[in-house]
Amino acid sequence: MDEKILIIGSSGQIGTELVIELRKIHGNENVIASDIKTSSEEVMNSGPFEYLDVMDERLLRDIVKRYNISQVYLLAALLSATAEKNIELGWQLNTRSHSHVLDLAKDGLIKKIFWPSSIAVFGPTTPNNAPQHAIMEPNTVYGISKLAGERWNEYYFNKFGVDVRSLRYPGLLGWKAAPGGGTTDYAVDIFYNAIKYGKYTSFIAENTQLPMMHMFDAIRATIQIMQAPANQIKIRSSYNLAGVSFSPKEIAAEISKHITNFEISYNIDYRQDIADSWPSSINDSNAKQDWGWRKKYDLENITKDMIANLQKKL
Ligand code: AKB
Repeated sequence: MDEKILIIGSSGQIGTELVIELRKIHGNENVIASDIKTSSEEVMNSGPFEYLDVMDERLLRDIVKRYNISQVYLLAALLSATAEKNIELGWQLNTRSHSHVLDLAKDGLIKKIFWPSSIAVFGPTTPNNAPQHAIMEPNTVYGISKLAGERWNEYYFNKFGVDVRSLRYPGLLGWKAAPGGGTTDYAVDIFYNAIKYGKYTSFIAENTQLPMMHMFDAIRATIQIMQAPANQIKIRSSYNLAGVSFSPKEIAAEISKHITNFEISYNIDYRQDIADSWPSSINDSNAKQDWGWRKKYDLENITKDMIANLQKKL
């Protein structure tokens, strides 16, 4: 029997692309998209969609039973910048939704979970090229909620045998859907503004390097870790995942190779403090070793791909 998959948060930056890729693999009818707002036309027109507020545990259980769901990808979350502005909602949404989904597996209703973590689990005391097992003292609501979630993943795996798999995503760059509420969002905004106006004002300082990744690689990693045999998943909290690290100045220089006279200026805001608390690069050797992870996109390819596709889209 093929899997029946529920994607919670199908209208977001990752969900928009992940639903389509999973539908290609498992069949349109077997991948149920869900969110509190409608998803992209491509998602809405290619398979089932359910309205779901993940805080509504009864409705979640009802959907899981109705479709006989075997796997859940929980993508709904408040990201780093938005959660700082709405502490209570950030904490509630990020932690309760996770417990609801872990409990579905504990109660035997589903077999496998994907839950994304983030580089935000690291903090100012984490060394650069952050090791898998590092000092982790996050100082943002989002980072604290993700670190708590990682501990719950491992706990539910050890205590109840829940097959939960997780990646610490860096900032993600894709052209299909814009991100919302993150600190790394500047690296997507910059492309929209470069194409539309030939200039961009960055809220992150010119030399601040952050770990980033092309959405294509992030989706590949997500599907790869979910398809890996269970005995290859040796880390049940969450795996470090690395793509490329760059600063606003470096990405602007790369964009200038395609858009002549592109100009970047800076107007730093509260998100700089968040960026400063994160490591500038990540060591993902455990993911490489355990389940064969390899990234494909570097800054040059990301830039080419983003510009080519956004020029068509816009
Ligand atoms: C954010 O900036 O909050 C996210 C993340 C790094 O998890 N993109």
